[in-house]
Amino acid sequence: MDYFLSEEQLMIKELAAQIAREKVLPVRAELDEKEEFPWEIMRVLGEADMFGLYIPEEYGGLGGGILENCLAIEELSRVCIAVSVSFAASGLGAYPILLYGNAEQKQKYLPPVAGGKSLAAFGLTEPNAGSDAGGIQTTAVKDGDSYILNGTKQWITNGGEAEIYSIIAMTDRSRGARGASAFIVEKGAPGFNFGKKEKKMGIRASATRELIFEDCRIPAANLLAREGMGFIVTMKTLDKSRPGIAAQGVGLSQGAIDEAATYAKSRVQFGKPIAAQQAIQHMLADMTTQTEAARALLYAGCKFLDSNPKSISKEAAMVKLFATDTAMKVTTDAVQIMGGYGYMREYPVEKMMRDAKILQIYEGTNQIQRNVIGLELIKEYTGKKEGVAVG
Ligand code: COS
Repeated sequence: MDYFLSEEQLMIKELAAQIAREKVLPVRAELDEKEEFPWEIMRVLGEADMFGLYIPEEYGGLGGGILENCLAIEELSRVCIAVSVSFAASGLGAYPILLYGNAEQKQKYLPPVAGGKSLAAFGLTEPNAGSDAGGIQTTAVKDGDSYILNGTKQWITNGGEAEIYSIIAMTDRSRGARGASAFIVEKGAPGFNFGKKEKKMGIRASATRELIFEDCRIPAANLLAREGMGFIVTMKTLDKSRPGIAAQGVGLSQGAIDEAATYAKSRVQFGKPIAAQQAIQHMLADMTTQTEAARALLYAGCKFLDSNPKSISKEAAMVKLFATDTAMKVTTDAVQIMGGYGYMREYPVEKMMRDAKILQIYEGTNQIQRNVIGLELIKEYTGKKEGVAVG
């Protein structure tokens, strides 16, 4: 399907696809097996200016939007989502600074992220606060020109590898979600340590660690926006970054179709390639249709988000929900088409199916996405949202 992307967008897509083919494909199985962070690939992506796709030119980026970033994520994901999430999570960590940083914070922290010199990460989730983002317990207490952070963040993508962390902590517990604040914390800050690298079902090459704050002192100047804005910073950040997870789903689905279709043409049973069997053709037809529908929704959603409308939560959630449920189904069907071989580690669809599961969980489970969509929809029909006709 032709989405009439601009010449620049097509170039970004092709460059990312080339890096995926030449640099990621040869090492993806080994990185997965060794659970090794893809630093060499991050360096290549940095040299290709990929980390700055969505960052304004004045901060060293290329001045594109969510769509440009998602095109790169999609192509990397076609080959390996452990690599693409390491790349995309830097954007998740940088968005709070991009959206709510003051001029000095942006000038200091965005150029190294845009240039791929520093990775960023986002610290929200805690052992007792996952879907219930307002329930975080990490605290930040003002002490003169500093804040003192205490608490533990869990399952943080790029944890330990990133240099720059956007952290959500409570400055006033009595106010619930409205008592949360957002901070920039640098790796190396006194009292800031990392837990061990987590052992995961999939995306094993990516780094997932705890962030441990024990009387961690950071400059008061590292507060983002104002005290009490942390929950809004979080929600606005997730609205911007969730399409990136959808792009992972679209790319991963396409990668699984690549594998399953190629296999079906060469695997002979009952005297002919299984691709000639209607049962297999129907599965491939569904996989392709669902993936194309996810891609169309992703690109349309990104264009909508990039036009800076007032409210984007529902659309960002819909894109994430549909593309990632699609990826789970398509990768599962790819394993099914490849039968026993698909289940073996020597074929990539085994990893793809393991990897797909996390897409339905991180950056908000797909149940939370349905909550967001449902609540926004109800607001529209009760006239609580501006500019929407009420039925
Ligand atoms: N943009 C702006 N404001 C938002 C918002 C958004 N997208 N979503 C919520 N808010 C506001 C609400 O309007 C509300 O403001 P008021 O108190 O002024 O009315 C406030 O934030 C609290 O919102 P709400 O009551 O809806 O919060 P809940 O605690 O019920 O949580 C969900 C809402 C479940 C949507 C949120 O906790 C969430 O997204 N959880 C998943 C977190 C997640 O994605 N984790 C993954 C880890 S990050 S990789």
